[in-house]
Amino acid sequence: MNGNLYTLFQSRFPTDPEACCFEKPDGSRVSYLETDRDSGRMAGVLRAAGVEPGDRVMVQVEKSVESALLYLACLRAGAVYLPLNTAYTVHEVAYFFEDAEPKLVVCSTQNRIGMAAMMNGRFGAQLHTLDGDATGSLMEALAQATEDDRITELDRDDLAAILYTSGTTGRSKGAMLSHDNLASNALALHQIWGWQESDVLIHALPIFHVHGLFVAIHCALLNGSPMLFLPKFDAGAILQRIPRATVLMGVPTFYTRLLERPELNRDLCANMRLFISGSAPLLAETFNEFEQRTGKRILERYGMTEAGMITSNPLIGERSAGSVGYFLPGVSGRVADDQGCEVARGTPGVLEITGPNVFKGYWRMPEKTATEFRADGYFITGDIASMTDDGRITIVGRAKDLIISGGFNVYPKEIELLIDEIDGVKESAVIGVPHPDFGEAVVAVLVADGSRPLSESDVIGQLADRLAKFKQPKRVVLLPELPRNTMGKVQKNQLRERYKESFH
Ligand code: MCA
Ligand code: AMP
Repeated sequence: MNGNLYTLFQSRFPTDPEACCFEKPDGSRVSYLETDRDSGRMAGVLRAAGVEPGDRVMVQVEKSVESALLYLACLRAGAVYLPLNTAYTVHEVAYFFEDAEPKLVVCSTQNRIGMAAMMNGRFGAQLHTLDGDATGSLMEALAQATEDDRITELDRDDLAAILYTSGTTGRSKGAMLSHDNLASNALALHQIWGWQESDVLIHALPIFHVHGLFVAIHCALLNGSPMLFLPKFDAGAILQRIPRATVLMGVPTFYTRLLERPELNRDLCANMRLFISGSAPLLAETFNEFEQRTGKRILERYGMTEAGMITSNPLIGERSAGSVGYFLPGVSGRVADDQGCEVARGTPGVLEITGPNVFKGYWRMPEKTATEFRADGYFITGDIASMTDDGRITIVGRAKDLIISGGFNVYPKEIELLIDEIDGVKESAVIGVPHPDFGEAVVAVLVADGSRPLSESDVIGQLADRLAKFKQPKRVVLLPELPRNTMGKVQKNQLRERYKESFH
């Protein structure tokens, strides 16, 4: 049997040739038939560009139906899809390019010159453009392409995607995800969230991360459901679509922003079956306020790039504020001490998991991969959790130094390394503090070396072309020295406490 994930999707596509797969923001529709036909033709374009099974295709483009087709085309051609946040600067993209050695790069027309200069003919990589309005050289090639219904024969352990996640060392790691990793997770989610024939998904998440790319798109494709596809989060556009939709997936910021809108009420949401939240902790106050306003209890689930979705609150049964629910079917885990030994129920420890969803390791980093797994094969998530006797999980903290801002991960080490390079900086500590919109916001605390005057705008200005906007500190403070413990370790807890009111 072909282990290609696309084969699974195709087997679930509706038989009605008119059935809608994507609805574009202007209301025009792309049917399942057209999705199947055009992803096949686009796979042909990739093959014509020299892309072979196992080759990486690095993509940094605006979200559009056509960019989703490009993802499906990569699956069909057996290529390894490597999506990048559109906010990444050329400096950041250069690292991924050098690390992944893609055969094809797809970027916006606007970034073409900078991208080509960065690529500089290396690895023999081809360059195509694709823009949010369905133009660009890829679309021109697609217009010339003939029908091609092939789906490359693959083993289910072959790679489908590499998603980069920054690390606590400041160096990004490419998480290798196989067709089976993605398929098993999609099937589990489709089952536990009780997808129904009448379901319609509002898709407003970016499609360069697990949440929007895999969780949302895969569930809809497995169910043959329409996706009301929006280029980005837009409260007005979502509220407009809610009456004819049944499922919304978002990060907590989606829900706090929707709550700011007076139109959000029970009548508007009467048709909605599921509001799902994840990627960052959902505050109990958001959960409660949302229930009061709409009568719906948000279903919170928990996951990470390396493992897709890990736990979920139940569809039927108690959805508790503050808890992320139970392990997905096929996934098991334990809350452990720093030796990997399970601790007593109710005691916090690091969550370790195993299952068909767990990734195949970090791209070209076998040693790093080895340190993230226990000898018995359990993956160490780096999240601190506690588990009840009946297996309900609550995430109570993070063992890893990570900030999650509006659902995007920011690793302090990466920013500290760049700040420390700035002339006049002696040392720095980057922390996350509560933020009413983004959940957490990045704050940089630094100590000057006295060689030159330093200002907040000065520091931010120097980071601008090196760091994506969402990673840039929203506040920079100067201190005479950083608080340290007797071992000399910077006390970030003290700094978080000191600056916790910065955005309130
Ligand atoms: C935008 N900005 C941000 C963020 N987004 N700053 C910090 N954190 C952010 N997340 C910057 C913009 O550059 C802008 O800067 C200013 O903040 C305001 O932008 P705004 O227009 O309000 O932002 P937006 O375009 O509306 O985006 C906010 C957003 C978006 C909707 C929350 O960030 C988003 O879609 N987040 C979802 C992330 C996601 O999909 N995560 C899943 C990862 P300026 O004004 O100075 O120009 S997958 C994952 O984590 C695991 C697997 C899981 O469990 O799902
Ligand atoms: P990423 O590396 O982008 O995949 O982010 C994964 C991390 O997001 C996890 O390790 C958690 O720290 C966090 N996360 C995801 N979902 C939740 C949630 N529902 N509650 C708390 N943290 C979450």
